[in-house]
Amino acid sequence: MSKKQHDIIQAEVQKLRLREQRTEVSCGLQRTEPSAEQPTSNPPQRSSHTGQHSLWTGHSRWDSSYSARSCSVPRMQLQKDPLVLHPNPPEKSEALLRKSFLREQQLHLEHARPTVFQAMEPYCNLSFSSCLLPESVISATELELLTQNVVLAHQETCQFRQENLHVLRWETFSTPEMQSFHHKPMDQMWERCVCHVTDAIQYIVEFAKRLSGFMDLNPNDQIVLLKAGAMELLLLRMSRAFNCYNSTVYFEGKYAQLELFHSLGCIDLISAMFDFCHILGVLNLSEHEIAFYSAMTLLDPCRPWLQDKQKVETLHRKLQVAFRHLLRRTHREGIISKLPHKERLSAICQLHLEKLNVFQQMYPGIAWERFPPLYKELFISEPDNS
Ligand code: HC3
Repeated sequence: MSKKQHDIIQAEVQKLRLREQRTEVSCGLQRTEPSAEQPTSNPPQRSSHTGQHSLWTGHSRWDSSYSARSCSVPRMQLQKDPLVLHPNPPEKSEALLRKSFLREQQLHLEHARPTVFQAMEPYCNLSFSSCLLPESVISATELELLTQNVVLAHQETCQFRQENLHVLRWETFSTPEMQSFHHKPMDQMWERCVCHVTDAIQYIVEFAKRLSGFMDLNPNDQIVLLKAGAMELLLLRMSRAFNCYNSTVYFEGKYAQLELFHSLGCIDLISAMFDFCHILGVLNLSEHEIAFYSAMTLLDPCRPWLQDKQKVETLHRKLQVAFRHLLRRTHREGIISKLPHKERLSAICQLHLEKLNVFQQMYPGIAWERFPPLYKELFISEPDNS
């Protein structure tokens, strides 16, 4: 690597670090692990007095410790999962990022091709816009840094390592075990699943926070994107934990068939989730691809109520170029046209909200009293006490 290249990289890494430090200081944020034992950073909350979201202040409903404490599902089931991955501390990950980035950069710069900035074909999925991307969208160095950032953010917050899930993928529930799930009262089964879902969403929030640019967005837009994207990202992550050869999903230590969730009383929703995972499962997405797919889904500039749509659009475009570049390098461009349309994802999320509504009508008060704060913050509006 020439001295000039080395200096450029140094400057970029330094810039990235400074930007992260600035964000942490301005938000009063110290990034920590999404473990239930130790609170993560103090994420956004909506003040019940003002109806405004106050970002990362005090103990909020987005705080993982707050959320886990309020969950009455036995902690054993939530926390002692042998597969749960505890991410690297940020300092370590930054060192790793730098090391692997420098190694990659060395390899990459030698073979750099101008194709990154060539025109992009229109994509039908993933909101790839058909516009030409000007070279000014992202420099080669920034592109590499962004790729490393997205991949690391995913790796560190993916909750379960792919190789560990793979080992367990034929471990399914026995008939008596299935029956015991069938006999569970609906409200208890909901509470149990909701707690697992919330736990998984805490990792998704952590993923968002580690994505470069996310913490630079204004608090309103961070909340808008997480509210709109959390369930969608959960579905993408669910596909990693899905065995499409026997249509089972990882749940409480084993792989569960669709029927296991019968007592939830919303098998059409679960079935739609399973179908979605099947479509993705067949594509055999790599961890890098899932990381980019997740980042692009989260940073979707088309979400309603964004205040600074332009800023999200810029981030999204950079991700688009970096993803495209990755696919080109790995000869996987063919997957783009096969990815499910984003309407499919939003339809499942809409169905989830409808089923939640039905549940709330059947069991008034239960969701509000027993579901974790983070889940309520994302999916339930506050009861009107007036
Ligand atoms: C099985 C599960 C969906 C998949 C969830 C996964 C495997 C997703 C990937 C995360 O990294 C880990 C994870 C945790 C929880 C898993 C969910 C628990 C329950 C849910 C069922 C499909 C039921 C969902 C029901 C409802 C109404 C809450 O949406």
